[in-house]
Amino acid sequence: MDLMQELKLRGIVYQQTDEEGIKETLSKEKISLYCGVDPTADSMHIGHLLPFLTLRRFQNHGHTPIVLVGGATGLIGDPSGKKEERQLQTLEMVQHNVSCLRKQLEQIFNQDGDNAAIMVNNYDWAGSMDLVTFLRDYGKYIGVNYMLAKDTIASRLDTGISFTEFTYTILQAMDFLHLYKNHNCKMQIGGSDQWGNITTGLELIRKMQPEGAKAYGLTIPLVTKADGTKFGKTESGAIWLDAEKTSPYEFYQFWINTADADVVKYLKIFTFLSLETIEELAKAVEEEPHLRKAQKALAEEMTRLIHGEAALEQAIKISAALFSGDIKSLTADEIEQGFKDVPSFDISDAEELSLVDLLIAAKISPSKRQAREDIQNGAVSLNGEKQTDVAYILSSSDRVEGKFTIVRRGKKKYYLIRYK
Ligand code: 485
Repeated sequence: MDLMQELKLRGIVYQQTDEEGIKETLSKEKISLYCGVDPTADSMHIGHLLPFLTLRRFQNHGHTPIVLVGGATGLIGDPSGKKEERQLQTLEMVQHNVSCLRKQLEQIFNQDGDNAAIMVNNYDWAGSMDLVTFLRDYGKYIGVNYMLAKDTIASRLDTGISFTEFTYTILQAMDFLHLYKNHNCKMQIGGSDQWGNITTGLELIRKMQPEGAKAYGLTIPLVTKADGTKFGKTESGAIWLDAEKTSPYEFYQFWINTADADVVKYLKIFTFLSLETIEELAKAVEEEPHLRKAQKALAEEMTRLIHGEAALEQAIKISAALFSGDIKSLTADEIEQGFKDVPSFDISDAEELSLVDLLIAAKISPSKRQAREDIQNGAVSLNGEKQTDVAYILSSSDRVEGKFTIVRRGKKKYYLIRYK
């Protein structure tokens, strides 16, 4: 099966500028192609992943990926898909974000061999271009009428758009032309909101390059959820690729919680598992959904890809411990990941505390009477072990690595006690 057929079967293709041309070119040669991202934050989130994973599929087929971080475009702000004008970021902020994103992107691609990933930053060619050059050598080739007809610009004409954001699409077009000339880059890919910017690039190449110059664009559909809610958002916000913002355990849990109605689609678009393997997992969703085999495969593939094998093992370990209630085996670091969202209570290190007082202070039990009852009934456990002594005084042996105690009341209510 050729790459484009596979991408289609996986549901990764939304629009192509020239389907026949792309098919023919890919059947004849190994190409260079690119995808860009703007450094609007110091981490990408899973909403950014799909185009880059698609670029990686091209790399797996022998093509050369060019990964662009927009040190220049990030200073301007893409109006695509935005209802309002963006707030400008400082140069320092953008440069910091560039280096963060670059590290994340390097991990996704193969950095060795003939078709090693090429990492670029458009600040290197656009950052110090003078205004007169911009207007004479680039602006002259892109009609204002042509720009006004773009969805992303037309949709902002009512609410307003600055000249700065209006110009953005020309900057991205200059990138495509630059990469075409310097790296023989023949294709740009991106999410469906990038169609306008990608085609402006093709327009610039068509006008500025000799006749017969060929380049292509491909967009990838927006990831949707069967229940109509937005993909990639949870109650606690976006799912980031940075382990400091979203721990590997949370990341793993996000994918584990995928609905049956979405999981096969996600396996196809996000993982490198073969379509045959995915077919088997689809059968498992039909026949034994309670086992959640497909969700586990998805969560494993994604966590391994972004955080590596060790973090994956840890996420599985934390998940199992939380599921069984057997949390004795967890380290302080694992507890921090696994219990991030449970109510927590800080206690000063010096205090010597009875279990009853702790239950009251941390608002785990509503009254002393209730606290005693809870303990006597065997409803209270410390670090996974039942404690039925109403006179129990906490000691250092109740602390995991001197830092935490996990209290459980009833079957599922967990509380994190932190020693300061
Ligand atoms: O030459 C380029 C310069 C900048 C860009 C691309 C090529 C970035 C692009 N304009 C953009 O804004 N991308 C978004 C971003 O940076 O967050 C998102 C897209 C999404 C997908 C993702 O980047 O909204 O569809 O392409 C990778």
